Amino acid sequence: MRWFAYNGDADGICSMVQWGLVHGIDGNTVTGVKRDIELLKKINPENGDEIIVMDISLARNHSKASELIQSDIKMTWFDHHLAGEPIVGLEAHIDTSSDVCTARIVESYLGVKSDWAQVALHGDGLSEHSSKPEFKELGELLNYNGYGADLEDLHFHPDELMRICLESQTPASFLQTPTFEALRNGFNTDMENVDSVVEIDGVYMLPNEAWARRVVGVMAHRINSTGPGPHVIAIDKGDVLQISLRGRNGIGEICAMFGGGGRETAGGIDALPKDEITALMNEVNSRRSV
Ligand SMILES: [Mn+2]
Repeated sequence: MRWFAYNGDADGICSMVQWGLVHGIDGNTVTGVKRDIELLKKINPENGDEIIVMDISLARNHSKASELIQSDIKMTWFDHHLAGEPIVGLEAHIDTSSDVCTARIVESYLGVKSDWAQVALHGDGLSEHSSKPEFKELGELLNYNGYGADLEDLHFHPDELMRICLESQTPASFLQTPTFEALRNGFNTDMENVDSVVEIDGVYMLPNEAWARRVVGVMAHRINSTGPGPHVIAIDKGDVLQISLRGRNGIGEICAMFGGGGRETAGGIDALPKDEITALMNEVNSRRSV
């Protein structure tokens, strides 16, 4: 039995679609909202099973991955987030360069050029590295769909969305589906709310409502394109803040200092106690470009 564990965002979905177009996706698929990255915990492989992981940080799944490798499960890992220590026996295709996403890594592994990799670049906020600006909206919308506190917040279950993309075969034909139309309408409605959000003391503060939980990622990418940052977007969850951080470099490291994680240019902290926001902002401000 083959298992796929993939992030429920644009990059995870586009990685899976590329794999599916070449090899099919027979087996079990495990995914979730974008924030749900401890997906290995949802896999219970038997002897002889194989696991393919896409767009999930190895660092955040390190002990479970080591455990699986030690019990002789074959595992192949495609990702661009911080990886932590290498695991002997794990087939890792991990590149943390700031101009690649997982779908680009999968594209070169498969050796088949794909517009889905271009969609994923847009989804991950890496539009400047894409040669296909016509897929920017699609990338943003697939990415947007993955954001939410839980699956209830989302317009489509990421696995359902992935299968519709796979059925469409190309991004160009997915653009003609009612699914795309529904994503676009949902997004536009949510974005109307964003216009009322202002930056206060260096932080864009959002209320803890479904629309905000859905748009936070796209909003972060858009703010990030306005300047070098780092940019801080927070959802106010009462005692804690859910932080999204974007910038040019060192972002994953800053988040890791506060119990979060990420990659060079994008990261997050799930639950930052409010009394730690000053310490976080000190870190952020010390790295702001003048
Ligand atoms: Mn990614």
